Amino acid sequence: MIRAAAVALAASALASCVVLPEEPPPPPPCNVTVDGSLNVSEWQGAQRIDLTSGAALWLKQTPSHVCFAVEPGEAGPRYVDVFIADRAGTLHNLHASMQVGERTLPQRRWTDENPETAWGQTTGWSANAATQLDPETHAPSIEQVVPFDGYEFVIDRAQLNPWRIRIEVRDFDGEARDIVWPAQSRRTDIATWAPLP
Ligand SMILES: [Ca+2]
Repeated sequence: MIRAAAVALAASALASCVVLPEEPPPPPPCNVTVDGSLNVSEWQGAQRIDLTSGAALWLKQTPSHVCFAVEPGEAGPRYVDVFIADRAGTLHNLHASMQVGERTLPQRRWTDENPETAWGQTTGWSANAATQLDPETHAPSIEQVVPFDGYEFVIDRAQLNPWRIRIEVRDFDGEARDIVWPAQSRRTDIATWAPLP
């Protein structure tokens, strides 16, 4: 009797250890993994927009997300400022360089420095940085291990609700001209930014 109980106990312990086959994880938004590696499988269905200086923009939209990749290509090392006007009329600056960060802009009189960027903060969006951050100091440290092709952005429409967008691809040294999309758009005139459906 004791032995039977022991066997039953062992059997139930075994049963609790059985690992059920896991459901495959759902594909990421736009099927894009935000890692700075622009894989053909991620971006093959995207709209390719040629920018100046040999840079390119890859754009993909779904009902729930706006996704794009900025590929500096021949333009060389660059960082990216994305300006978004949301449907409530608020201006957002999403930034990706050695770090990512965001800020909300007033309607007028903002500059690159003012208001300040909240580093590491990404509300309703994600993007990769050009480097990995040191896990302890959170400072840029080692070069990205994966091949770095450019910057991948994924924006959640439910949180950010983008209405118009302008992208600036900028020289780290501040020497080369900004590459902008739309090419004729002006920073200070939202009406010239690209509308998003
Ligand atoms: Ca990727």
